[in-house]
Amino acid sequence: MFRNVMALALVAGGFVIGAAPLARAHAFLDHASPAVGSSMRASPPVLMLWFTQDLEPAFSRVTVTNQAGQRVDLNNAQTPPGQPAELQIGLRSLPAGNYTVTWHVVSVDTHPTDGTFTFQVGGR
Ligand SMILES: [Cu+2]
Repeated sequence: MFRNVMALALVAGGFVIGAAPLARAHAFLDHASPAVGSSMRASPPVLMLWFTQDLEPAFSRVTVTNQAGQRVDLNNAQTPPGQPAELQIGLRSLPAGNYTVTWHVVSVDTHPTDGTFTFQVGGR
């Protein structure tokens, strides 16, 4: 009896895992400002990320680091009021260089996604 219940749970779990991606999309990065891979002449004051699905703000975060791996963001990531699919964070004044954006978000369907991209400030 116990084994049958376990087998049923496994089957049900497998079905849920297999069916979820078909039923709902996750929150993927739609676009960003500064844009992914872009080069900015001046230091942007804010990084903005737009996702393909609304986010759970309490579980969504983003950091921006310089080439030395130091954080250059203001640690004030937020989902703006009325913009539940957007995540933004303030930036320090950035000298010329390459910067890495690392985001981890949880969408309202509870699925976590993450990713990284770079942008450049100034000429080389
Ligand atoms: Cu999802």
